[in-house]
Amino acid sequence: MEILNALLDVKKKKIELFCDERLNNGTEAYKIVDELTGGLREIGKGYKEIYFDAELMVAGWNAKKALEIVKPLLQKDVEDRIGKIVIGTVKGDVHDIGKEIVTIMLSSEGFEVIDLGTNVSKERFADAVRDTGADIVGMSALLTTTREYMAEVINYFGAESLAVKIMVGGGAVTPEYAAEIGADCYGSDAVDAVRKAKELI
Ligand code: B12
Repeated sequence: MEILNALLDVKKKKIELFCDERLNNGTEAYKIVDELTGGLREIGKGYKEIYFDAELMVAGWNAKKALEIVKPLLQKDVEDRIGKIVIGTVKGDVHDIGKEIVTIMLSSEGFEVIDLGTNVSKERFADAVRDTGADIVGMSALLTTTREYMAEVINYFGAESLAVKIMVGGGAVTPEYAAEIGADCYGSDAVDAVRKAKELI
């Protein structure tokens, strides 16, 4: 089954069949995640021409369902945690599929991840850092309008004298933008996020 076919199924049935089909023919879970990512980006490219808000919603729902299915296969038991990361999608933004993929990878590579969800304010990020003693804060943004909030969070941390490393990512963020707002690093995908987080620790 084609990934787009599964992602765009309004009856929300094909995505499970898609995952079963892939797993039964020996496809590794991370490859299924790659396919999902590719499919979502494809839908994004056609947004407002071929696909509209309804398709985005259906695709988002189906992608989350697929992640639920493959998540247990991607998780590894890790004995010693190598660092603590607070992660969230910034205020105004509800996109969370990429953040979830990053969260799964970070925790299976040994990080303790405290996921604050979506629409996270600077105060919530700061409280979570204080409560958990996190080493790193990871912020995700998919909208060009919400990525600006990352700069607000960084400034707020400065004003509150919170010493924590900042890692940013998400479709709306570029390495240049990360440098401009003073983030400690930028991660282009989940594998890059793990590599950069290890460097920061
Ligand atoms: C699915 C989807 C939705 C779903 C989201 C469901 C969900 N639960 O997440 C819904 C329907 C809710 C939605 C809503 C909207 N969306 Co939308 N959406 C998408 C779509 C098609 C896929 C997003 C996705 O999951 N991508 C796949 C994931 C795996 O990729 P990713 O998030 O980039 O994550 C990877 C990396 O970036 C990185 N990463 C991500 N986070 C982090 C964090 C850290 C710390 C690090 C290191 C790395 C990292 O690792 C991830 C894994 O590789 C994109 C198109 C696209 N190109 O992405 C549009 C897109 C993001 N949406 C868009 C728009 C405009 C909207 C709406 C404004 C539409 C509307 N009219 O209401 C609303 C905004 C709602 C809001 N306030 O947030 C635009 C944004 C344009 C822009 N640049 O500002 C896009 C690009 C579509 C387009 N081509 O125009 N959307």
